[in-house]
Amino acid sequence: MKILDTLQERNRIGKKSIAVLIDPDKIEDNHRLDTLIRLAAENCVDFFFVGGSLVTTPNLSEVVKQIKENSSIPVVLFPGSSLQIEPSADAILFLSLISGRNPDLLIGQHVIAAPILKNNRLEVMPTGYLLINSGKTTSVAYISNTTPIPEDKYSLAACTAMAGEMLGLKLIYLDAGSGAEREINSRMINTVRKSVNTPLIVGGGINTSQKAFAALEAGADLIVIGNALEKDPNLLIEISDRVYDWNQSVEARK
Ligand code: 1GP
Repeated sequence: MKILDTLQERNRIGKKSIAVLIDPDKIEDNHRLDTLIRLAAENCVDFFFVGGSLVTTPNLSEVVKQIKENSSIPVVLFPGSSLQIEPSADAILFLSLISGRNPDLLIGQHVIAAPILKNNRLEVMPTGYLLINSGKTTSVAYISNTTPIPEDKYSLAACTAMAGEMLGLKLIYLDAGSGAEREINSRMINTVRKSVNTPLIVGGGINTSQKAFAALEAGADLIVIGNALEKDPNLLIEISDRVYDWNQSVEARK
């Protein structure tokens, strides 16, 4: 089953998913990556997202290889640019940064990437990517040269997501940016949730199981956790327990 189909099906029945984000630039040593891969496999993590706003190290393919050799968890590229295409991954978030007005990230990078993607087997997942303000400027806001949507402009985010869905984008990703001071608030998640039918990905600044649960309760289908695990990989156990319980209760209601 394709990853997009899986996400759509889970969205339909109300099941939640977790993705662990690995930024190749932040991998200090292979041992740390191994620990994270093992923890993710033991805790039923659904996906690895791999990428970053600025990947300066040439080890993207090494990271994907290491994940593939040590787990069966699908690897989804979360690229900061068309340079971050690694054909050995399973899928790619084909991101259109619809909260911004930078044409390069709305269509430019996509034109460069399209012929490359056409000729490999990566599953291409068209994704409306919305940056939401979260306090201080994040790397992704700076590098993308876009202004994030203010965190209290709920209808602005909702209309942006709606337009993305009408343009045919299959996923909506609300991101506060990696290491965000403030995670995306529940009202923002809930307002966007109600405005579109696509699976909703939420990430940025989720560094406690309470924040993870709040995002899921507000309507996120998939939560993305990166930075916090670099500091405390065991947080994953707590979060995945809560997601497991949630999914069990969905099963029980069937
Ligand atoms: C960032 O949504 C991701 O693009 C994850 O953010 O690293 O803060 O968990 P964190």
